[in-house]
Amino acid sequence: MIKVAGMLLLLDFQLLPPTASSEAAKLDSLFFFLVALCGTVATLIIIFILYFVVKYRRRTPDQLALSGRSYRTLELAWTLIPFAIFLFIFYWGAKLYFNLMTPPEDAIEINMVGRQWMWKVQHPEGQREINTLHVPLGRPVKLAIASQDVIHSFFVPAFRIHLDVVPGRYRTIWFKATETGTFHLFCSQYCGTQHSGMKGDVVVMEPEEYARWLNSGSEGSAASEGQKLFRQLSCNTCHTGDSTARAPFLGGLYGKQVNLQGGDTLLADDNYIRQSIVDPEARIVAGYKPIMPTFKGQVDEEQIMLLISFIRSLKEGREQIPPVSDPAGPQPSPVGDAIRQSETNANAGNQPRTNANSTDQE
Ligand code: HEC
Ligand SMILES: [Cu+2]
Repeated sequence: MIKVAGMLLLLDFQLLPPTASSEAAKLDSLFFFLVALCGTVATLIIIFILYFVVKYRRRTPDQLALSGRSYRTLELAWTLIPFAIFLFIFYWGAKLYFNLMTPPEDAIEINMVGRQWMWKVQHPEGQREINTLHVPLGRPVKLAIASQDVIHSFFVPAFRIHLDVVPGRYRTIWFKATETGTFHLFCSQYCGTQHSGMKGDVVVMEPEEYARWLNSGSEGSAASEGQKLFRQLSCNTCHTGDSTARAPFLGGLYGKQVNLQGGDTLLADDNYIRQSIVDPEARIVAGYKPIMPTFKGQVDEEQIMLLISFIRSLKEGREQIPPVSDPAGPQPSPVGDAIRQSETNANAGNQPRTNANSTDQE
């Protein structure tokens, strides 16, 4: 009997999901501290209520309340001690939060797109997967996540990471897996009828196994895919790779400060480049005319990520952006024509590339 009850009540009972990332245990410590603190305070309050109810009960029907006594030290104590405790909790929580939001420099960067109703993953080496995320053990992994449609939330309980993914911008988070195995991955934001199916697995592998997995069957790196797209979309009709007055040179742009019209400067990060593509008029580079058309609607979030991977791979000071495939062809005066024209050109003249950094052009 006892055995059965034990099995029902305890043995199969797990208070928390597995702890499989470097930050998970730290977050758990804070959580348990808060539970213990709240538990202690609640218990003390109940004990004092019961004690005072009995001690200060009315003894005769005409008894009056005592008043006018002041306990300054006591009042100061119950104000200042909780204040100190709250500040301590704030400090602890903020420290963990900033840590989670600041990926280590050496993190592997993986792109993800959430959409109704799946998670699409794009590894820099070119692998793509849906609802599965392969990562190596013991290395920090930074995720840059975008949403194609509505708000989704990326949630891996075993890593204690949770991130709202809002359409129109990238959000990033990182983790370092500390155990191999398969862990649940969820969308935790109600995002439509099949929200409950928007789930998958994070597969943590030994580093060698991960390297083997990466090398199996990819179609070329994200940067080289992005380069193809760059030509298909005729970005190269304007961004030719020379410093012309027509459009800025994109080599070395990523991570650099950009001077904008109006005198502001801004760091060229993923979000900036994304905005340059879908809403080019929002921020104009100093010295250029706002002639770049918006590519909103022509590229989805995954393609934008590929374009960014390509732009990131471009080194400073080299003429590595592809010239228009057929310089003798019709000149790109109306942009629409140019785009259609060089799509044909690009489709005719491209071989897939294997090396992300070989961006020299034929
Ligand atoms: C019609 C010419 C034209 C085309 C086509 C064009 N661009 Fe641009 N692009 C510009 C000009 C001009 C600017 C600078 C003015 C501005 O900020 O809008 C610019 C700015 C940018 C910037 C910001 C550069 C910086 O130095 O901060 C990025 C990134 C960019 N373009 C990427 C692209 C991509 C990717 C494509 C293809 C999907 C593309 N452009 C297609 C003309 C063009
Ligand atoms: Cu969702």
